[in-house]
Amino acid sequence: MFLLPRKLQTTEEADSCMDETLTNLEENKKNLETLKSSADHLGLDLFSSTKISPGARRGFHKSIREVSVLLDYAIVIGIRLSASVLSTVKVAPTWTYYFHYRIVNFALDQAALFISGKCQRMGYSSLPVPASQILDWDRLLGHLSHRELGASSGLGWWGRNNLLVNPKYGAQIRLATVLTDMPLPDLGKDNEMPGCGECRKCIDVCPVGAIHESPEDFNLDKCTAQLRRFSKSEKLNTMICGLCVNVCNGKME
Ligand code: B12
Ligand code: SF4
Ligand code: SF4
Repeated sequence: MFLLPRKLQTTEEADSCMDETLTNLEENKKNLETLKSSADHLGLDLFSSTKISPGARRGFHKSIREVSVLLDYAIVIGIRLSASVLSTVKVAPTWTYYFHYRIVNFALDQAALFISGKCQRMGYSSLPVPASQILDWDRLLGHLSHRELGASSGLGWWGRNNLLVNPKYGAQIRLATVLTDMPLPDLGKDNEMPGCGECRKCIDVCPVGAIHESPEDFNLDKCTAQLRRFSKSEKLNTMICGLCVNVCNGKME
């Protein structure tokens, strides 16, 4: 449905505005397709875009608020994790998972850099946002929420495990974002997501009972404390876990 400005009085004016809106939509889709095909060789499994809502923008870290004020669109990209690597995470994160986690972050950051460069070459501004950098260690916050922007790009839903769950890959994905002023389609709007349904696998596997029926009841403090314990006990010096990721594979039986 298109909302027309009040000042349009005549049918002709309304029709021409509608045509213009359709042309814009087509151009936005074309922009995304151009970026997507130029990024073909980067090994991305997910590629989508959204118009940034005021709510999502309010969550941006102060260090990028000013630079991103005119960047109205987000490209959200994702790489599927190796199911074999994840299967090594049975009771605690492993070194194999740790290395995989690092290299996937690196690949996402490279891809975001490439896509951002392409936007610039096409005459637009762009900001590649790191896949996994913590800026505020007291509140454990990054630059922005890839999960929230991923959900509004239509890549998945907010799962019981507090992760972005994709209909095909479950939560076995990692994400990054590029902010830009290149007009892009808002792909989350009309995307119906199945949601977790009757699945509760992550609730059973979490060692500290941080996951509950509703994602709003997720207990971040319990999860964080466990990740700190794993970081020491497994000598990884990194706050990872992977148990609720391993079971969330997109098959909700
Ligand atoms: C700091 C951090 C952590 C902290 C906790 C931070 C936190 N506040 O949740 C710690 C170290 C504990 C942590 C743990 C883990 N993390 Co972490 N983490 C981050 C990081 C770097 C920043 C997160 C942040 O700033 N959050 C700010 C808060 C305000 O936003 P939010 O929590 O995402 O969402 C809020 C709102 O957006 C709102 N909301 C509105 N709409 C939606 C829609 C969805 C889908 C969701 C989830 C929320 C949501 O609800 C939330 C509460 O206010 C991100 C990377 C990034 N920049 O996004 C990775 C990230 C979130 N982590 C990730 C992962 C996988 C993990 C772990 C599994 C560890 C591991 N790799 O083994 C666990 C899982 C914990 C869990 N079940 O939530 C992935 C998630 C991928 C996915 N499929 O969703 C991310 C996106 C990294 C990446 N590049 O892929 N993480
Ligand atoms: S990351 Fe580990 S501790 Fe945190 S919710 Fe998932 S299973 Fe529980
Ligand atoms: S494991 Fe099942 S319940 Fe948990 S987040 Fe994934 S789909 Fe939802």
